[in-house]
Amino acid sequence: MKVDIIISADYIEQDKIKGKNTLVIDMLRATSVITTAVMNGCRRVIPVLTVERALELAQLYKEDCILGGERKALKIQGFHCSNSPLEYTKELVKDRTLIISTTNGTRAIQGCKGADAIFIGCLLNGRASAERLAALEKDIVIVNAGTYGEFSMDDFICSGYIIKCLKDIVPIEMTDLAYTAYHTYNLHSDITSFICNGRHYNVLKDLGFTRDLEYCCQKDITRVVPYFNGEYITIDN
Ligand code: 3SL
Ligand code: MG
Repeated sequence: MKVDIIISADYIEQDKIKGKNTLVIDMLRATSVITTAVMNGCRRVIPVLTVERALELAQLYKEDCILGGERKALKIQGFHCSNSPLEYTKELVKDRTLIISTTNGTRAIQGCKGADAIFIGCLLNGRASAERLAALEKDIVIVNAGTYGEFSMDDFICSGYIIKCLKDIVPIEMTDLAYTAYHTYNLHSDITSFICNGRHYNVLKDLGFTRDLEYCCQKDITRVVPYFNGEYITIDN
């Protein structure tokens, strides 16, 4: 089983994901939000690229829907929720539809259409994601959302943790990028102490999202691995 990494949404190429299973990672914060919402009983999550499309879909789903996401890390005007995973409680999301638009995460998810399967990963479900992918016995591409098209150390080290979990289960062949992520994680298993040097971590910290950062840096709080079927994200069966 081969494991590769794509370093940001801008680097997704059909040739690289075709015939592969993908795992999209935007640990700060989109895939942590989606995983939390699905873990808390959200029926479906629809990832969209634009605010206009989100508002259009909201007309269809009416009171069943929650509009969430961010621009420049802040809540979008007229939306119900921001991109803070802590907002997506059981009380709010149970049996509802979340329509979400974020800068990097939803773009990476949509960009993976064309892959054989698209799973949603983060630290919160890291080990469960590895187990799900290992069971499918197919080559894997871990797609990092990155930040504004660029490499982001948070997504990269999160990939390293998931590769470590994969390696505990099955023999894998790693590309240079995958090996570097794996090795980086082994040197910095306390993820916060590594990513606190990163740009996006500090943007969120300066905006006061300290509790989000603490939450997103927890490993393995859930076994839920959300799955994107090309239309919406739901719990994987
Ligand atoms: O770009 C994204 O998808 C977001 O997760 C970025 S933020 O952490 O909400 O700023
Ligand atoms: Mg991010």
